[in-house]
Amino acid sequence: MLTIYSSHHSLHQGVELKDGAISESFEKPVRAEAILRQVKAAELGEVISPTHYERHHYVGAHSERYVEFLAHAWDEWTATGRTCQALPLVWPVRGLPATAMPQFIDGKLGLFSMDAGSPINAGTWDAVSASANSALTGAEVLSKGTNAAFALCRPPGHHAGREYMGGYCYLNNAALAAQRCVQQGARRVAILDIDFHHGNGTQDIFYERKDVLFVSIHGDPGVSFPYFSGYADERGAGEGLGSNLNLPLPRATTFDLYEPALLQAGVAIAQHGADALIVSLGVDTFESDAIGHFRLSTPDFTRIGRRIATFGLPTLFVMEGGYMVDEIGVNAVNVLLGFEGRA
Ligand code: SP5
Ligand code: ZN
Repeated sequence: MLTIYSSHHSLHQGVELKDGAISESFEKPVRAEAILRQVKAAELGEVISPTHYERHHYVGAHSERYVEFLAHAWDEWTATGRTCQALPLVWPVRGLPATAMPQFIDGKLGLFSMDAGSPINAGTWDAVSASANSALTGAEVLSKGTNAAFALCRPPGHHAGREYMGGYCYLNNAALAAQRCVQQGARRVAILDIDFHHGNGTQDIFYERKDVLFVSIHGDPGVSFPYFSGYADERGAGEGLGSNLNLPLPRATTFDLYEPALLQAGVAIAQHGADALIVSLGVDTFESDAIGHFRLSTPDFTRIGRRIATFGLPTLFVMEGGYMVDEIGVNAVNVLLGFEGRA
């Protein structure tokens, strides 16, 4: 399987508000480096760099003003005399309608975010655009008739909505890939999100569309981030009604409970009549993950890959979360080897 990877990800190293203090983010460069090392150790296949895409390619899945905000946020932040990382600190919650876009960067950071989990620093845009380009390149490869590819994206993307960042995410890599598949002629696309956290951003982007099915298996949002979406009654709206399927599972879920949800996802993907499948591949479902609460084992990830292969679709895997650096490589690559029937 072809892997698409850019070393530019390491230009982004974020901070995180945790337990009342600011510390190094769980979402850090060694994650992607560990996965790349395992891709090579397992001889998964060739590793290529992403094609360069101008940023208008990000518009559609995202609004133009959001993409422009991301591209210029660091410059606007430093123009105010600050050299520390930029974090949002105020949000337009219910009762504070965002009728006009603030001119000042601090207001824009709040308008265009869902939480304080996506800090911006000097290298963020380079890393974010390289990550998005890796997913777009993967979609291109798929559209040319390749059966499977792996976009080793970092930063991740599935929490990023049409007009907001959050949860370590900025541009929604999986959504951009799905959008690209449609542009390249796929009639119907399915996105299967197996990160521990609900892919609220992907759901947001496609909620009113019927050509892109979104299916997510994740920790019950009643007790897990992102708390405000991922419930089973979110089924899509308008034309998209019925094209969104959330399969929340309880804390401490093991493979015996996970497998039926994966089968149900497969049924929905088959019914959708998808021409291509994008998998938002998070391995923060691992039993000892630092922030996820499922209990999947390393061999379970191979089983997941084998199951996804039975869906019989051209498939692009897009890397999302997973926070145990020692196991992230083997867990992610096990899904890919399982898919290929090599494990
Ligand atoms: C892509 C992705 O996996 N994003 C996840 C963002 C989660 N952000 C909130 C993390 C809350 C962590 N809570 C710590 C619990 C420690 N036991
Ligand atoms: Zn996650």
